[in-house]
Amino acid sequence: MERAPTAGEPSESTPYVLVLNGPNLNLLGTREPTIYGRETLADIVARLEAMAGGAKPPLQIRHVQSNHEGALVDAIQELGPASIGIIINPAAFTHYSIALRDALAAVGVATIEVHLSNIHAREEFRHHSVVAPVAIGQIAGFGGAGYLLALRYLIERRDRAVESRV
Ligand code: DHK
Repeated sequence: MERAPTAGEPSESTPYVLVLNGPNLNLLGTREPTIYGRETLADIVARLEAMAGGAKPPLQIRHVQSNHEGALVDAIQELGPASIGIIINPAAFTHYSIALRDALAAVGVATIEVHLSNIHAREEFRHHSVVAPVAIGQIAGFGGAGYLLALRYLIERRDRAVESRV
């Protein structure tokens, strides 16, 4: 039987940020390290969890990495609506996935697009993002720190929303 969470521990009802990572990002750490760095995806998620857990009140991170477009669309549909925001690195899907863009537009949740590399300083086909118009903003070129910047923004946004209600 599952143990009930004790005080301060994240539970099913703890608000969460949905973090989505697209194709080949499971290979971070060994994949073209001069472009994508040596940090693994597990390292990045651990840093996000530490920041989310330290927020007051704490947040949870729900993380989905998939190499399959449909699996990411499913995750957006299933976990997006109840989240306080979405941080997404669509990887190669950034440049052509209308399906991901439409899913993000459909759920209408605050979304931040993150890229490890500066896509604007790379090959021309990486300059265009079909996701950017449905995101609040885009962070590119700061490696794993980009995800933390995105989370920091979502935490501040959550806090502002709470303050404006009191
Ligand atoms: C990651 C990828 O896999 C590429 O397809 C994108 C992005 C850039 C990144 O920088 O995180 O073009």
